[in-house]
Amino acid sequence: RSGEGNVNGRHDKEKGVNVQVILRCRPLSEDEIRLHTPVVISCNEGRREVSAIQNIANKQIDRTFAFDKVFGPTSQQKDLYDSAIWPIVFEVLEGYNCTIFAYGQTGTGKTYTMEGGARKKNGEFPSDAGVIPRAVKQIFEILEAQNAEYSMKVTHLELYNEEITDLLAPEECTKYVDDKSKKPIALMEDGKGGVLVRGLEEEIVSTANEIYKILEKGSAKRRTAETLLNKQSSRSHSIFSITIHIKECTPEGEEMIKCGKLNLVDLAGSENISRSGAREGRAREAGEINKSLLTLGRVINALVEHSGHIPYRDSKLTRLLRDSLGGKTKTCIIATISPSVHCLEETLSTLDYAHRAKNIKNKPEINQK
Ligand code: ADP
Ligand code: ZZD
Repeated sequence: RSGEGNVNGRHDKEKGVNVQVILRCRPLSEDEIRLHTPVVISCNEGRREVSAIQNIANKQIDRTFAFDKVFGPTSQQKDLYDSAIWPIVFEVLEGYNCTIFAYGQTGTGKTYTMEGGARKKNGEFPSDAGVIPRAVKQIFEILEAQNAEYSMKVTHLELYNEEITDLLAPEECTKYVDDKSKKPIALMEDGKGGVLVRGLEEEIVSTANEIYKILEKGSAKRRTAETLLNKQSSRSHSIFSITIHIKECTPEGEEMIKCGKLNLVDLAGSENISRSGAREGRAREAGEINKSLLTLGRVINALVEHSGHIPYRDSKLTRLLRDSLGGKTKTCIIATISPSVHCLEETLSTLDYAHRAKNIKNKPEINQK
């Protein structure tokens, strides 16, 4: 495996590797089944294709899109994780930076895919746990199996209306409590092409359970902020990051430090963001903007069209995730869709968007000292 990694490593550096795009279609909900909602999406997991069936003026038009992986309505959390995410998290432990995004219309399963079902009172690992808790579990299982010497820290932030909330900061420091006591959080260039979030709380962790507790606190804080500020959670982005330093000895007895970082990103709902990256329809009239999501679309367009200027600096999200979009991070996008006829327009827009994102190339590098 490591030999293969080396060959690929050299290859990756020269040519770049494409962003990996996974498509997941959720099942119809009980209500949709009761209402006999027509299904217009068919998934062919083996061929890695998704088709949307449209009836226009009595003519049936099928549009088919190919992805790196396709997970249909009956796919289980474990299936998606073991086949698509496990290898990515493994690479984090080899010293890569990796980012996993969930993109899609509200109600299509972004949070289900990233977080999944709630923690159980009896401490058992939920069978419907999503990517985040599974990644945490995998990381500790591998580190323990390797008997590795490591240190780990996590950060957790929410971005809403271009404002960052530190989900790890102590309660009294958070802006919704008292504006005067709010902790200043600023994005600053780190001089190496990256960006630092100054003032962001980092928590050192050494067990999976500690991370689960942190996630629990973060969830609670998000919910409080939502209620107090009348936020719509579908319009916020959350970024949970795990950084791991692993001490290793070469066969020659030299000490080496590998450092990997995993970013897990649940994006705001993509509704009303058109292919061209413009605000559309009622959202535009209502003046609802999601600057970060719009800019993400524009950055993707600029990258795949190789236009000279990439507008990373136009939003906080794209500044934070700059290295994941055309940089040295390995990136995977999970695009989520609904099978229902009522979502068809948004679904086609998501399929287009996700399909285009496949053309982004990154140049992953191992972090080693
Ligand atoms: P989003 O985060 O995109 O707004 P949610 O994750 O909240 O969407 O999902 C909407 C609803 O659909 C939830 O009730 C969720 O449990 C359910 N759901 C989403 N994806 C799946 C899936 N793949 N299998 C079963 N239920 C799902
Ligand atoms: N989607 C669930 C949270 C909810 O909305 O309640 S599942 C996982 C990732 C990020 C944030 C939360 C979780 C989640 C959880 C459940 C219950 C309380 C806090 C956090 C979770 C699920 C399994 C293991 C660990 C954390």
